[in-house]
Amino acid sequence: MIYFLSDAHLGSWAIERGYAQQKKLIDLLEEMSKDAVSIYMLGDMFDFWMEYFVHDKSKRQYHPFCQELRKLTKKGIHIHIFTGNHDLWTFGGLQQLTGAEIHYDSCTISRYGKTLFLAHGDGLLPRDWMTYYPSRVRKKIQHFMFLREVFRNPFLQFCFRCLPPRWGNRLGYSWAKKSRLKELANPCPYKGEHKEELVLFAKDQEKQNNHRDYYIFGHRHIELDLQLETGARVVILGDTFKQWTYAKLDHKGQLTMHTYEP
Ligand SMILES: [Mn+2]
Repeated sequence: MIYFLSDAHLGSWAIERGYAQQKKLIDLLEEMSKDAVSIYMLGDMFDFWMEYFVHDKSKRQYHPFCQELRKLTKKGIHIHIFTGNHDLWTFGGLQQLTGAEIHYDSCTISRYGKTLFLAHGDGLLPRDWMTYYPSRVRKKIQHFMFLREVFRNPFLQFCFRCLPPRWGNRLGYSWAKKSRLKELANPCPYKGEHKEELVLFAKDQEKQNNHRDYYIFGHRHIELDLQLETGARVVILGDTFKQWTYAKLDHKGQLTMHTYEP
């Protein structure tokens, strides 16, 4: 079996009982490990992950999770971590800590006779995205894309890594908390297949003859399983802090969605 999960946002200042959440996530991984060949985590497993040039003792809070991943890797399970838009600032440390393979970008894999496009999902748009949205929404998307560039700028990343972890973390976690509270106050449900960026992106890929059987994304914190005309399926995973949803690919190539209820 191959498992897919995303968006735990561990360490979030907006999630109460963070320790219990981490414990539940570990239990879920334990459950998966019974028959897992690989486990893919499609981004934002941490609400804020930054690797500074000096030791950051706040990372200790993630030790149970990281140790679990190390244990599973030692068992021979392939653990894959995609960076999201909250935890892209890993420069080798997370790999060392967990033994997981880190993916900084989307990728296409073939398993059990199916092709799968995997990505966190932030910043993915169809080529002609401008034509789908009114100018107010276009501006919002452009603002997000600008910030995305800023966050990925190597020079600015270097500067941030020079900060004392206490300062950097205060900035990072409070920014992330703000966005989480904004989402809670103003949830953004599924926009429908003519507006949802990730669905439009997948449709555009199909149009370009880049056919895949499954497109699997995180990022949106909504659960979606949509079949396109080409037969491709677009799956958005939900999250692992509130909805506890994940996907499973069995050896026949069937992809199914599940909710974790311990
Ligand atoms: Mn995200």
